[in-house]
Amino acid sequence: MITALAGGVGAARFLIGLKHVIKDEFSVIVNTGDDIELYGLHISPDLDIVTYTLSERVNEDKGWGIRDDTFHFLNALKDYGSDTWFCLGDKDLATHFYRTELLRQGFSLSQITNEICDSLGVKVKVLPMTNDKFETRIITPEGEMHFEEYFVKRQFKDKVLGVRFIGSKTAEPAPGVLDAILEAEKIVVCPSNPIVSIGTILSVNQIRESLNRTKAKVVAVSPIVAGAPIKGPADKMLQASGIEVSAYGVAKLYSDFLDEIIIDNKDEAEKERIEKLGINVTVTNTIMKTFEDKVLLAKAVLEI
Ligand code: FO1
Repeated sequence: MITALAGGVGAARFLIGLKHVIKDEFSVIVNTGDDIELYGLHISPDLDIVTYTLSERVNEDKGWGIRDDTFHFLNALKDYGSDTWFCLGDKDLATHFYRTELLRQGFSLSQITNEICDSLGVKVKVLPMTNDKFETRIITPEGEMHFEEYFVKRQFKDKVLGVRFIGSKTAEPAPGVLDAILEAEKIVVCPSNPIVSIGTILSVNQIRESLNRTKAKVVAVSPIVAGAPIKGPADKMLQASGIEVSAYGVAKLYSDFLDEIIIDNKDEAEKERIEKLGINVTVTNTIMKTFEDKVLLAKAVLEI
């Protein structure tokens, strides 16, 4: 069995390729640090991006939300003068409404994710990293704010002074998470933000330790190509954490548990430096523009 560690859009693109090659025979541990409560609803952006993508409902242009969704609710709310900075489509809202209602009835996020996956026909095992309250906060010169406020509302324009995980001291891995790491044959760290997607997952009690303990081969796909993230603010966050913005920087950050890293052709010159960390390197195209790119990248990971 393969287990993937995933954030949002970049990871989901990779998972399309993986699903094409090995069908539903894998588990995905998903970041919940971006979860946010808005309009009284519990929104789990990365869980939804992964389930919408695996069920072929995702709005492919954006990488999040549901294809051909409408925005009547949001527009009506805007008419009341509400600040509608987080774009929630009508069909997408049904997911948040359903999740929130079941949370109120006492079901866990894992149980609800299972229900949502069953309803959407997703047979891949999708596991939230934790069922406990967890929030990623970004520290900027304008103050500290929720990750989504930094990322969506303020379009990641602020300088990043630091990242804080509320809940990392107490959050326990959700049921099935540690088993998915310890019993896997191979673990894939998806090309997601190493600080606020993968770093968030690693900060949950026992997860990093289990990655060190597992007999599975741990393979990462570098989300940094030619010294910059493919999308998003990973460079600002790596810099704020004192980490070099390069495939080498990512390899070093994961070096306690990583066996192999896949880096892009453009970073071939980094190979030797990374190998000195005791990590094997595969050099290939990691930029997933077409369906074929996604499948070839998944095959490269599986061949290791
Ligand atoms: N990303 C945006 O850039 N703008 C949005 O308005 C937005 C809304 C949104 C609604 C539901 C959802 O599940 C995801 C949404 N995202 C939006 C994506 C998302 O918040 C980020 O890509 C992730 O949190 C980072 O992984």
